[in-house]
Amino acid sequence: MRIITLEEHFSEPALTAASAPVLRELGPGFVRAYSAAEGNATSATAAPAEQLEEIGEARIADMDRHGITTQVLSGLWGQQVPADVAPELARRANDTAAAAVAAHPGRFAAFATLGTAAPEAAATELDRCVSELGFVGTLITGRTEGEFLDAPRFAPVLAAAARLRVPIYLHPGLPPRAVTDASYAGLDPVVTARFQAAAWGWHVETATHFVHLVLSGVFDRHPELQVILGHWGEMIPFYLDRLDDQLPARITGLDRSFAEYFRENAYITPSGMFSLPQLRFCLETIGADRILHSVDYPFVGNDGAAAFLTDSGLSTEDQHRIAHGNAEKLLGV
Ligand code: GRE
Ligand code: ZN
Repeated sequence: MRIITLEEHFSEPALTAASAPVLRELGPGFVRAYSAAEGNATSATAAPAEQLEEIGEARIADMDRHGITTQVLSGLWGQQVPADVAPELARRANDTAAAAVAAHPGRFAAFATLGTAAPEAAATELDRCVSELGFVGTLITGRTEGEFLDAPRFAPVLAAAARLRVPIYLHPGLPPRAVTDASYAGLDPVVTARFQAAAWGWHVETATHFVHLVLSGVFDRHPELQVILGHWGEMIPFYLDRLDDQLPARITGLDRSFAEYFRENAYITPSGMFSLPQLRFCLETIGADRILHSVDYPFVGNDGAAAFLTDSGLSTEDQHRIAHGNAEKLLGV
């Protein structure tokens, strides 16, 4: 069975370095809390820089060992790069990804890294990546300078994604510092850093980001725009009835109900959370046509991805939809 995974990261060292001051300001212990070098590694949360930077034979050998056919590559933290260097560094990250895709056709595809602090340049770069380099969308790591993607300054980026008919993978990012200080601070520094990030805080952030896009009318302006959410939809499937109940069209003034936006404008992936109860719940609430596969490599290992589907008890048709069919349709890979 062909397996396409959609949240598979690489790092362009210059861009990673340029984002570090913003990440440190948002999360004082964030970089250290996930550092393998400082002994803070856990299975799902630390990846050595070498694994992030390697997008060639070694990565493909690991994919081969674990039955992964195609990784959609994405860089992290484009949103946290300052505007003056963002366009140049995003371009460099995308050229790196494009070279890996060209060197290994069929094994890699790519989501564009965008320096959204410079929105016009980011929209132009998305166009270049899709039209010239064959990229299949973009991956966005949370807020840019405190703002969600529906802020007016990012309208060109949303318009470009809609016009090019490519999805936006809405990946977690750190909450604003005021939120962390109010909600997550005051514990052991490593505990605080993880509480505000991959344990909880950035999933709340990502859910809020998507709900904000809906409520601000993004999908009324761009009815075809598709957003991909990791971590089984960042808790939203579990709250779908509640959101629908509390935010009916009568209150929001939107064209559709919240659940309609979720079922018509969102796809979800596991991000390496290989939990059968969550898969079954999402199948019942969202349906097999809107579930895609993802590992979150190298933060999670490739080893569990294939067996998760083949041991799931799902029909062969549903396994194929989730493993590759839905991604082939959505991304054209
Ligand atoms: C991720 O991309 O999902 C990630 C990080 C850093 C730490 C943990 C994690 O980027 O899951
Ligand atoms: Zn990730």
